[in-house]
Amino acid sequence: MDRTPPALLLALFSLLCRGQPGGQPSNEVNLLDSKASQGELGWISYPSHGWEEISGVDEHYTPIRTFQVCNVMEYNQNNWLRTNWIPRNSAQKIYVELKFTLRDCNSIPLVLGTCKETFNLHYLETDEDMGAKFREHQFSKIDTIAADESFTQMDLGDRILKLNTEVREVGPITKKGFYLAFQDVGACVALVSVRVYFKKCPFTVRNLAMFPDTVPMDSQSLVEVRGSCVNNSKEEESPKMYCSTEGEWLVPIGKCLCNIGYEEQGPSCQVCRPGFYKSTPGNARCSKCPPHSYTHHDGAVHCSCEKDFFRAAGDSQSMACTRPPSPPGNVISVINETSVILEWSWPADTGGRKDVTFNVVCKRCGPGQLQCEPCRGAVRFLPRATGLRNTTVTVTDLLAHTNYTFEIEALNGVSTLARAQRQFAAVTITTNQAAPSPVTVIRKDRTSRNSISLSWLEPERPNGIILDYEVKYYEKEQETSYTILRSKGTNVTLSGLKPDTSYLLQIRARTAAGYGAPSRKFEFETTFSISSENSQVVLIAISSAVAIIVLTVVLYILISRWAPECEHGENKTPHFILRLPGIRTYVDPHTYEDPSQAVHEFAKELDASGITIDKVVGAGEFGEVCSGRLKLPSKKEICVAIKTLKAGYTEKQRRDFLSEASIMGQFDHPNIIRLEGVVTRSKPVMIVTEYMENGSLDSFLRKHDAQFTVIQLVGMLRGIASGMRYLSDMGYVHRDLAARNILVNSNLVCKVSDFGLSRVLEDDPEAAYTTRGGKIPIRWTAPEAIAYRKFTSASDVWSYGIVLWEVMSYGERPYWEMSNQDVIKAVDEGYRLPPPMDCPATLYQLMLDCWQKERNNRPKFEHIVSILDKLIRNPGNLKVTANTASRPANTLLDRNSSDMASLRSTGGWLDNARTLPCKDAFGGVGYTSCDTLTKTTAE
Ligand code: ACK
Repeated sequence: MDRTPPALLLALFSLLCRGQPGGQPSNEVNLLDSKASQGELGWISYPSHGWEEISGVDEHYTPIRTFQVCNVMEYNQNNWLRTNWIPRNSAQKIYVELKFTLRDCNSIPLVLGTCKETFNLHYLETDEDMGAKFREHQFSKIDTIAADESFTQMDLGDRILKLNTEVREVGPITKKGFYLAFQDVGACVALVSVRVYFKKCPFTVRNLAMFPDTVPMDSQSLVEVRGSCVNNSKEEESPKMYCSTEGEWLVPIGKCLCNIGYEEQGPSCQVCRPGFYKSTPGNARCSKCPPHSYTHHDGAVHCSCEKDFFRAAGDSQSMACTRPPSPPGNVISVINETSVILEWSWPADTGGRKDVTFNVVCKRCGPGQLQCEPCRGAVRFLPRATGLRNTTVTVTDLLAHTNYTFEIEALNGVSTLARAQRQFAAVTITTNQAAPSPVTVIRKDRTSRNSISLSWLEPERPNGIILDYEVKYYEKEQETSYTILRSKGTNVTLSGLKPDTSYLLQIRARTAAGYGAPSRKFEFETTFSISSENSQVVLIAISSAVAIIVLTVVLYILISRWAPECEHGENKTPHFILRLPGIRTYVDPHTYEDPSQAVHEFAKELDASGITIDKVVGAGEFGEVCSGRLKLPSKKEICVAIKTLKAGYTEKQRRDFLSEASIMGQFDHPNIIRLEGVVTRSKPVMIVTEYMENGSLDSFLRKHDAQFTVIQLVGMLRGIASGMRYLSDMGYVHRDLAARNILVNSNLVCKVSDFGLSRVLEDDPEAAYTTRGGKIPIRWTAPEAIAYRKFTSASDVWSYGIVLWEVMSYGERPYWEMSNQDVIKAVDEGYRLPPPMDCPATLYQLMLDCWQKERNNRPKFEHIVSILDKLIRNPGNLKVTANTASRPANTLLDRNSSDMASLRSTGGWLDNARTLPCKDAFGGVGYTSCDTLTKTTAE
């Protein structure tokens, strides 16, 4: 019989298996491994001649126990082999791995019909070991095991045995343990090894979370397992995984991150070494300290900056430490009038940063740059002065002809952290002369049917002394046909306009640097033509005016008859031009393109041969003032004052000099100095006026201190007020009304003089520069004119109040020795000059009225004239003196006694009158007293 003995099978198996790789997956936990036992396994065979336990060696020559059976020649085989009781532990699902060899029945002769090529696998669950008890029917079949490969006799010759490995699942097992049983029904089989195991998900670390050993459920569902973070890490998102029935970890969710100062290395978090840092939690590596920073200890979360290096608030820990930049270099300035473009180069050292910006500091410097102060006011920087990203800035609106220093500082994000001293590049410049800025504020003061009076404010940046303003106007939509006027002051009256018509106007200022840009266009409209209703009123007004003129003419002729002769004894010829008072308006000589045209429009050209100069009586701005005589053809020689223009004058000086004649020539009033004519066609250029024997009022009063009666003084004041009323009616604002600009003739008649256009700016020694740059006679000027050059007839009224005070104090200097600044301050605070000694209360009240802060509350000259007229008519009203009447609380300082003594006294009333000047003037014409004289008035 060709039967292969089982021992031989095993020996052959040993050969076969030699060199084959072994080992088991990590997720399998053995409950039984027959190969692990070297002693007898002690399994039970039924019947005992069936399965046979045999010792052998495995591929490593390690002794193992095997079972074999090969009863192929006999029918009805039923051989059982039962394992020992196997506790299932936590497992539910059990795997059985069988390794066996099986003989091919065909290769065994004479066994046909009985030989089998399979065997059966069974199991039995129990809660306890039943020992040797075996009941076949208690077992449940798991499967019939067939060989994938069987061997033959030939294989044995070739020594090639084919080992089969079959794995079967058992379960779920619910009892505490179980048995396995192998049923042979007539095969030739060697059971080389039996391994019983279950699967688990083994301990693992995923995403820095630890997951413990987990035994899967038997069912299809997965086991959810929460992980716990490894040391020095913390959960970012709760870590979990699922353990599958196959013992595999599936679907990792969430993770842990290494703490700051620790980095992920494999499945753990390791501390950062010195020189490295980790500032954020996460699984990034520790970073090397960036440039100019360090750490000297383990687990650093950031690196410290080296000395003199810093980290700005917004800098990340990974950025290098940086330092402030060096100053910018090579500052270049390009000056254009009052602007300068500054350019500089990028700093040599940006401190390691890109956020470099520049600040520009402007300083205005005195001569020699010794004293510099921060630039104030309207200096503008384009695009701005600080935080510049480019290396250039344009500075505008500087003052002309001024030294400036610009300090350019480079800054970066750490400049504020460094305590080092400011470093900057500086450039010093001097601005050029520049044209004035445009006039921006224009106001319409008065409109009539064919004229308009305008005033405006000086440009914000005059950039020098404003010589004059050019006023260009034209009918709307007829720009090509325009008229240009020039005005020294900040107001103008445009006359000769069409009624009910729209005009456009532009003003530009002129300084030595030329014209500034014109203002924006200002639109105004003249009023409607007079209606028939109004025309009646006008008719009445004109009739009254004519009546007044006739009366004036008659009076004038009468007075002229009594007028004194000049030194040479020649009689004066009555000289008057019939002009309707109040109808004409003053025309600014600058209206004329050619100023010499203006002078000839208003002033008569005199033949120099008719003029005799006698002596020099004073000095004016443009030359000497002389007294002399004028002989006109077929006229009597008369006494005149002659103003001369000194040799070497400029064209402008000539124009300005003659402008006084152009203005004066327009006036015709007994209290306005009268122009006889001009000499322009030969040299010296002269202005010839009536001669005023007593010269200027201030010096005249000082010379005759306390020598006049109040009525005489009131008479003089009345004359001045009347002259001023005339001027204001003409629309002329004097701007420099003061006793020094009033001339007194031998009849004590006071006349307003000094009409030079540049007078207020240059000529008047009292004029001082205001903060706004204009030159103003502070003590005589109304606050609004000082503050914002608002010169009007109302500001002339204020000045008149001061003249009133000067007259009543016999030429005392207003505000005595107080400084101009103190005067401005005191007046602004509401203080006013106190009444001069023995000044009538009514006159002092008039002064206070003239000094009303609100200019509209001041009396008009018309009103002043009528007040003075009334006082002259009722001199009793002059008896109460202001010093005895209760004084207003806000008069200027109760000065000490010596100061008060210096106030001149009129020295009594009419009874105390100094009549000499009156006698001089009127004695010869039958007037018995000045009282009587003033009642008639010069008019
Ligand atoms: O105070 P006064 O003698 O009077 O000195 C000044 C000087 O010239 C300079 O202005 C005198 N003055 C000016 N105009 C005349 C004039 N029309 N008649 C007489 N003196 C005059 C003024």
